[in-house]
Amino acid sequence: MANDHVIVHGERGCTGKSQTLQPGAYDTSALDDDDFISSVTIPKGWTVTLYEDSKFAGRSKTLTATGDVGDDFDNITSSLTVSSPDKEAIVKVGDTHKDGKGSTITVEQNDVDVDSKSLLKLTQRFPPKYESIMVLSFTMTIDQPGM
Ligand SMILES: [Ca+2]
Repeated sequence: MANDHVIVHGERGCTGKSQTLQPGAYDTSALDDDDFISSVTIPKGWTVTLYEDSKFAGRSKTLTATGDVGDDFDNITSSLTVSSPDKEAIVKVGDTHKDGKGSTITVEQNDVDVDSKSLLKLTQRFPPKYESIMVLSFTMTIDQPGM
């Protein structure tokens, strides 16, 4: 089974009309058809979240294994998201400045050249929280003096 993309299918049992999807968010206009998905082929470790309505609204269902979407979600998906384990590493670091002690957080990307989509975002100034999305691989060192 291919392990670098998700396939959505129009019939149960991973048959019928199909569409191949890379990691990302797909609103109704990005899908071949509205309300056509009945089963999904999902590589190990990947996650697919289906939404009943467009713009990622309405009821949602998260799938992590290949199979039918189930009676409750058959032929109603109008938008969805696809995430792969190695392209979505979310790192949240908080409370690193307790008691005013300084801390050092170092995030290093292992392969900067092929990792143009990486983003390290400061989501909260104090205590500092960082959110890292779309990182292929990295090493992180947290140095907290006094601990
Ligand atoms: Ca729908």
